[in-house]
Amino acid sequence: MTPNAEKIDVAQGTTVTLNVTSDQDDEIHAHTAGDGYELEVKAGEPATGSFVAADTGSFEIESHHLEKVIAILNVR
Ligand SMILES: [Cu+2]
Repeated sequence: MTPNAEKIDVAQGTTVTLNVTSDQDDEIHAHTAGDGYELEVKAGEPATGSFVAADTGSFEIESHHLEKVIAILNVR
């Protein structure tokens, strides 16, 4: 998995875009405030989605299928 728990700094209000390819069906979840943002990924098909980093703090973006943290978004 790449990246693997990489820390990424972004300014509050930034639009964050996820470009994901996977060899298995997955659900990518940005654990931002509230329900966060979820991106459905089909095996072998590139998936793209974006959300606004509206709140400051540290948020995990994880793969629900692998149960691993892909990136940690530090919004300030
Ligand atoms: Cu999650």
